Amino acid sequence: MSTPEQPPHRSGFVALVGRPNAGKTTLTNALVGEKVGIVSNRPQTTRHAIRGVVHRPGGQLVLVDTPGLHKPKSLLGKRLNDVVRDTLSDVDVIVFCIPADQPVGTGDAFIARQLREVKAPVVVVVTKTDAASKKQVFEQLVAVSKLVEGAAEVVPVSAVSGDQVELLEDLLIGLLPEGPPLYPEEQTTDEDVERQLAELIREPALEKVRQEVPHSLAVTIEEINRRPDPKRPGEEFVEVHALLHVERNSQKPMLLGKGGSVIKQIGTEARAGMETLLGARVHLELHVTVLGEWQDDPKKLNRLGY
Ligand SMILES: Nc1nc2c(ncn2[C@@H]2O[C@H](COP(=O)(O)OP(=O)(O)OP(=O)(O)O)[C@@H](O)[C@H]2O)c(=O)[nH]1
Ligand SMILES: [Mg+2]
Repeated sequence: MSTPEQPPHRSGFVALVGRPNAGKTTLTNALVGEKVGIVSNRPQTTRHAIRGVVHRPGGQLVLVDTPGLHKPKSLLGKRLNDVVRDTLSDVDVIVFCIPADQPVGTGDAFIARQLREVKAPVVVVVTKTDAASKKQVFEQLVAVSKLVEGAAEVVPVSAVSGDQVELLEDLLIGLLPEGPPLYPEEQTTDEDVERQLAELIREPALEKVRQEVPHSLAVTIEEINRRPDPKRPGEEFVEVHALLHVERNSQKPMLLGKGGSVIKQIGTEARAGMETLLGARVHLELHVTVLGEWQDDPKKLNRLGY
């Protein structure tokens, strides 16, 4: 495959790990150039391993965005950490994300210890550099270099401004083994549509509720009906029925809002995302329901897909 003029094609898997809210999914989306995972300022936004594919002339990066590693307080939390550990054992490179605008903490030290057991090279990325001063970024680079001994590279990046994103891509491709592309050119993720739709509802909902409600919220798609769009010949019209599960009766009004104002806003934002994703007009029906203490119930977790 390689010629003297052309370097060999490289491909492989790169896991993004870090504590909750470190900016892993935002960085994944920036690298892929498309929204493959949802983002919020609430911890534990990501609840499964999400693959995003970066296609470059010299190589293909298959990113695996993972849930934030944290001290688990529920069975859900334990399962999320297990997702991360399973991913770590199976990738070519690890990207350890640490935000520039927060001090290095015990959570980061805990992750650094776990990474010592892993064979794959570790690239430390100092994220959110746009949100910190130059001095802060510099001090963070020093701190993370001390924290992760033997790191393959330490790179400051801003997924929001795009600063150093391309450089990171080149650097990651350089660390991958030689090999042919693993995904076809047009594919950027292998997320199924149903899960993407559910996540597009959870994303605006997370930002609109407070305290423990983000943790208590899960979304399932109960029905998807596709039919010809009566208003646009040749196009599809998609009807989506979804359930928003909370853990307690008292959480229901927080999600509904006064006169249903909050759930209405969630629906409007989710529908816009769905129409972009599906390229079709969407009618969205949302219902809020109570699934008692599901975070600690194995059967309920399975039903919700966790
Ligand atoms: N200013 C700035 N904010 C960022 C950047 N990257 C992420 N954020 C913000 O940080 C918050 C968390 O981002 P996420 O990408 O959801 O973080 P995560 O590490 O995937 O979080 P979990 O899935 O909960 O583990 C969001 O409010 C993002 O908008 C960045 O480069 N600059
Ligand atoms: Mg995430």
